Amino acid sequence: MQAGHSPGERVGLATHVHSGMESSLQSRDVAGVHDFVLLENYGSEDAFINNLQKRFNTDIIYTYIGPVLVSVNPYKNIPIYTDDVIKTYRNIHYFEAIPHIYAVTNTAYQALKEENKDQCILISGESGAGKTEASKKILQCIAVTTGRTNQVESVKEKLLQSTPLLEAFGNAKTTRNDNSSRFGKYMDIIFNYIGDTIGGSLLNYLLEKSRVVMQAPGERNFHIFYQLLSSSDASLLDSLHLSPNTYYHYLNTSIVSMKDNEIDDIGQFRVVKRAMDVIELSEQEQTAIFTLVASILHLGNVGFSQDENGNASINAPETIATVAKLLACDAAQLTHALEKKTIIARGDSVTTPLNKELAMYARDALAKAIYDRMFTWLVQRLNSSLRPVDDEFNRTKVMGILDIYGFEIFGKNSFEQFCINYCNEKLQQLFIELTLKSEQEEYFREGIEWVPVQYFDNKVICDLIEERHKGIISLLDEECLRPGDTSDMGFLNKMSINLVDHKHFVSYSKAERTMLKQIPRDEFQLVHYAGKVTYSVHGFVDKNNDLLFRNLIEVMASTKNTITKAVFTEKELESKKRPETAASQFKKSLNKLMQILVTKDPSYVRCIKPNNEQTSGIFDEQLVRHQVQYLGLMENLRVRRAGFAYRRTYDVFLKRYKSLCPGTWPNFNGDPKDGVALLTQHLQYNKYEFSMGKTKIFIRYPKTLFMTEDLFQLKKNDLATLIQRKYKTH
Ligand code: AOV
Ligand code: MG
Repeated sequence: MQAGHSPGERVGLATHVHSGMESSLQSRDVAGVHDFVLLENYGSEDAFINNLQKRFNTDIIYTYIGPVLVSVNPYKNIPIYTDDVIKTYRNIHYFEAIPHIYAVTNTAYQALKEENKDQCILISGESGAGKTEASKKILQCIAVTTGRTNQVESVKEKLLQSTPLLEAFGNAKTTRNDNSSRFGKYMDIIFNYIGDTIGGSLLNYLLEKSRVVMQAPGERNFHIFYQLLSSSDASLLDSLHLSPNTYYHYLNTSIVSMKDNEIDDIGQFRVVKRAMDVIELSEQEQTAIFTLVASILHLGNVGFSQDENGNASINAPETIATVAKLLACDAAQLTHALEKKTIIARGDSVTTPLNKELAMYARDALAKAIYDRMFTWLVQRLNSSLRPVDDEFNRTKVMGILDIYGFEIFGKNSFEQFCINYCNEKLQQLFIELTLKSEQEEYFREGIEWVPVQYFDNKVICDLIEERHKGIISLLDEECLRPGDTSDMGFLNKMSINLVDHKHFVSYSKAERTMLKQIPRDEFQLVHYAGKVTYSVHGFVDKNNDLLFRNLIEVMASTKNTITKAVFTEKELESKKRPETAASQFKKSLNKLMQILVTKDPSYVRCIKPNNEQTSGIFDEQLVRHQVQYLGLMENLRVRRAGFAYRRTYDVFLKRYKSLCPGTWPNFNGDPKDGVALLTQHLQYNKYEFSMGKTKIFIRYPKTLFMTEDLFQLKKNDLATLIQRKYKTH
């Protein structure tokens, strides 16, 4: 039964989908199998990769492992994302047409409506694998699928426009991806009881703000800087005192000399402006945003010199004057705050001059803080624009979409990569928990015969990073909060001592002792689920402390800019408590996110990057194999293949299908399990097709369920005899 059944072959409907791809639907040799479960040699990694490659070569980028969607980035536009395709997927079952992100979206949406349960779609994969693109397709699919009243249309438009807006401020070109997400994003689409979109809500996670002041070779700052400078709106640029010919230190260039042919900054700026209008950002708010972007560029051009006493002084007063003018604050006060630092010690305020290095540090910290807080402000502003009207909150359901920054390894990896990769560990852990682990545990609980499938559980790495008292974040905090001179090397020493025996941690001393590949003295290596990453320890303490001198906060609070005056307040200076460190905040927010996600029914999209060249037509087998391995796709397939696709508690199953058997119709008064036994007998279920657990019936393949469901539908229409003939061969 297994080998002969293909998800696509059941209904004629399937061939309507992807009209341009019918040939691949018909010829299974070229297009491989649509669901890895159907692979004859399902235990073979080679067969798995081969199937992916065959499909990739014929522009079929999606394949299922049961309900999990595997997607390979084609790096070119393929014509499968039209509204017509969405409509075709709207009313058919998951398995009835060739795999698609729209099928996943639609299934989740139907479940939300019919089972009244919150959904979430979790997209994972390394940097450049196609997560953000996938999240856009999901939004597009929902927008096309849901109602058309004016109010719903307006919400949908806002949801769609939130993406280019946040991408302009939160994405940047890296060596791995020209449009790399440098923040994590979780978005809830909010639906009313009839399944119409009535709002949205966003959570943002740790923006890589160090990029504002420095970028690695070949990388760029956040898109918005280039977009603004490329704007053809001369009066806007004039009012911000910007010019494309000026050299900007924070961009490492002037705009005229850095044109990136791959990226359409001019066009994108128009898109961003339009998005701002749709989101209903007022003229004043838009000006406030661009003023801050410009102020940051000017601030970056403020240099310092140092006198014989080691005291810094600003050597470009006119630039400071421009910043002060733009922000509407006092230039002298701003200068003072950049050259000196005030500390409150036992109630007294003590002001000391900064040296050149510290002054530059203060300047950069200010630029980063302005940008980071502006970004969060923007997210909040989007949230207020997307908030449903109060009385609609009753009986709402949500569909969450998680699009984070993917796992990444650069030539030099720092605190930011550490956080990003930690975030990916957490997401992988959730996948393991919800698919591999819970699935197998359920079989045991239900007493279903089962040979366990072994898999690598990355909990050990999550613990290494986040465990209380002895995890890396705790050790980092310990160093940061220690009185006296704290240092990156102090942190590294702490790790080397405390984590010496951990299998996933390697430092210089351990590498030397155990004859592992050498690691420089100022680096440490983590063996992540997705590969080994060596991190430079420099900057960990500073970035974790995330300190902003109080005079700078005071100046920002005194500005007249709508945003800075809202996001820097005198109140934060009053707090006696030390602010939480960056890593601890991140850990807390990720754990909160995990709690949000486990309350929802998850769907998974596992994205694969076919090559490192960011180009179409190349399927780098080694690279893909590595991803298949660390994503745990083979294990996922084994569990799926050996397992049961569908399960329902006996009472729910009986209630729905009792009309199909004289012994259970109209009512069955005994134990629902006995009723279901009668029903399966009557429907002549093959004994290999299902298993009776303690509280649930488990059905191996969707076809069995389709048959039952069709019988039920036809029974309702009094056409049962017809369908029985149709399935007689089964
Ligand atoms: P990511 O989100 O997974 O990386 P993206 O979604 O930004 O990766 O994809 C990277 C690039 O690949 C996009 O800009 C497109 O050019 C191309 N691409 C991805 N998916 C498709 C698709 N379905 N069809 C055509 N082209 C595609 V990162 O955010 O770096 O982790 O932090
Ligand atoms: Mg992305």
